This record gives sequence, structure tokens and C-alpha cells, in this order.
Amino acid sequence: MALSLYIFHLFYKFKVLVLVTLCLMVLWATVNYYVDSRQETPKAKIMVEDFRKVTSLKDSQKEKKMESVTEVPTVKSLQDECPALSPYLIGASKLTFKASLTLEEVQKENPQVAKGRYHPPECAAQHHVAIIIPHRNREKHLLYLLEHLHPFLQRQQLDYGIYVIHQAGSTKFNRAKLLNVGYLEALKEANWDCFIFHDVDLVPENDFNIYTCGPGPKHFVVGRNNTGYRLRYTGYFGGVTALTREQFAKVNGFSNNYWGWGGEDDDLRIRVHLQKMGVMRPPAEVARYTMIFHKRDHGNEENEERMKLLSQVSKTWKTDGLNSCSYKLLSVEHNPLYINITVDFSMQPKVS
Ligand code: UD2
Ligand code: MN
Repeated sequence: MALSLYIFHLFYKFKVLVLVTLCLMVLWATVNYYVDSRQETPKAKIMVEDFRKVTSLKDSQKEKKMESVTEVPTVKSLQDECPALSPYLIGASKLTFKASLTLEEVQKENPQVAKGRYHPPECAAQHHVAIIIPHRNREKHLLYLLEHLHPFLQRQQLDYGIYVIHQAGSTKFNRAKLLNVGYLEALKEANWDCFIFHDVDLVPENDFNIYTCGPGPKHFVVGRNNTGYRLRYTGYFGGVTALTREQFAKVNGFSNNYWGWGGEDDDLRIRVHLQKMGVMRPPAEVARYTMIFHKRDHGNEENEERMKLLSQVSKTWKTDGLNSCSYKLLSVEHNPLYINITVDFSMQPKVS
């Protein structure tokens, strides 16, 4: 009996132990679950926040992309800028002038020139250059210049236009006034930032002589064949010069009062100096020209008044120049290789 009582008591103790263990296990599990769930909340929050961040980042990137798409497309954003130095330059060329050359041949050689203008198709040009050529009765010289100048400018990767300013009639030739007309008329059709005033008979020999403007007015004809490739005189500013739109406006352009040969180039140099601008020149090795031989033209006889005019520049430059350049525009023709602008100066009173 005592044994059975003892066994029963033992069994009862065991049951209580199992029950207590079970209770403890349930309690432990509950506490654990509670603690876990408390730790999980911030984890989940962080995850959700991270997700939001990622998606909002994607959204903002999308928005940015949208913004860049809706931006006004400019040439720059569509094309890379041309390099500072063109990879197409070849250096010195041996120039030839074929007697039988025709305009059609030159056109065929320059299929990418249209209406006198060209821009490099491979990149966005850094320079927008108007070449202004004074002209009368020099068709053959013009043909040779076009033949050499077009490929030369294309190798320099310039956005350019060639404007030939033709003086109609047989009144005294006025190179400087024609160049003023060229500047004013060229700006009517494009926002050129650089102007190269170019004699019709000077052909550049080396394409490292880059036809762009500088921080100061530029003079390109350091040397030419018929002067032994030496500068004619200190301060010489003739033949081919380059001024930015602003530099040319600042000096009020050329004088309109030089009729016949000589002086107008020196007048421009004085204007440049009066504005405290210095003249720049490319290195002599590259700034070399061939001048096609010619005699003095009829209607371009030496200007006897040029010394008198030159002595008065400081007094006259403000009122004689771009702001007083009046002319009769006869025609503007867009030929394949150049823009031909014909003007009549015959109504001009001759200033003495
Ligand atoms: C020098 C200068 C030139 C100018 C001139 C005096 C050089 C290389 N050139 O040239 O820039 O200062 O003296 O005015 O130093 N033209 C015609 N038809 C004519 C007359 C002239 O088209 O009937 C044009 C043509 O673009 C010519 C330019 O005017 O290249 C200058 O005339 P030029 O060649 O007779 O004078 P030149 O060689 O002494
Ligand atoms: Mn000449």
C-alpha cells in the first residue's frame, strides 16, 4: 500500500513537472514572439523606407531624364564640339593655278558647300566665320581663291560663309566701304562671330594658319611670295585681317572715305590702336600667302588724299564708319560657292 502511494505521489510530481515545463515553454515562446515582433517592426520599417528610397530615386532619375528630353535641343547638346585643333590639317600645300579651271569643277570638288556656306557634319563647329571679299572685275582670281579656300576652311572644321561684295559700275573702287557692307549684310543672315576681310588675290599656303578670331584683331599676311615672305613694314595691316563682331563694331568698322588704292588698311590699324587693342599675328612659318600676279586696276588708282585722311582718324572714326555706311543694295545672290552681294556707290558724294 505504502509502495503504491509512493508511486502515485511520484507520478503526480512528474505530471506537475511536465505541466510546469509546458507552461514555461508556452511562456517562453510567447515572450520570444513578442520580443521578435518588436524587433521586426523597425526592420520592416527600414526595409519599406529603403524600398521607397529606391523607387523615389528611380522616379527622380526618370524626372531628370524627362527634363533633359524636354530641354530645348541645341546643336551642342546633340553633337560634340569640334576639337580645338582639327585632325584634318595637312600643313603646307603646293598651290597650282590651272588656266582652264571652271566654277563647275570647283563646285564638284566641294559638294558639301551650299549657298556659299558650310559647317562640319561630324561635330559642332566652335567658330562661325564670315569671309568678306571685296571684288570687281577679278573673276579669275575669285575662282582660284574659291578653289583653295573652300577645302582649306573645311579642313579647319569651321562653320563658314563666303561673301563676295561686288562694286557695280565704274566709279572709283572703295575696298574699305565694300568690307563694311559685307559685315552689315552678312549679319542680316547669320549670327557670325568672326569676320575675315580677305583680298581676292591672296591664297593661303598652309592650313595651320587658322582662320579664327582672337582676343585682339588679327593680321594674317605675315609673308607673301612677292615680298620674299617678309612683313612689308611694321604695323602693316593689309591683305587679310580678322576681327570679331564686337572688335569691328568697337572701331566703327572701316572708314568709307578711301576711294582708290591705299591707306584704308592703315586707317583700320589706327582705329584698333585708338581702342587700345593690340594686333596679333600667326607664326611666320604658317602665315604665308601666294599673291596672284596683277597690275593696278582701272578705277583703283592711287588715292592722293590718303595721308591727309590718315592724319585725321582720331577725329573722324566715330562718325565715319559702320554707322555712316550708306549704299544702294542691287542684289543678293546665293550661288553654290559664295553669296554675291552687289552694291552701287555711285550716288555717294566724293569726300575731299
Ligand atoms: C594692298 C593690300 C590690300 C589693300 C590695298 C590698298 C596686301 C597684300 N594687300 O593690295 O589689302 O590694302 O593694298 O587698297 O598688302 N579689288 C578688286 N577689283 C579692283 C580693285 C581691287 O576686286 O578693281 C579688290 C581685290 O580684292 C584686291 C583688293 O581689292 O585683292 C586690293 O586691291 P589690289 O590687289 O589692287 O591692291 P594691292 O595688291 O596693292
Ligand atoms: Mn593685290
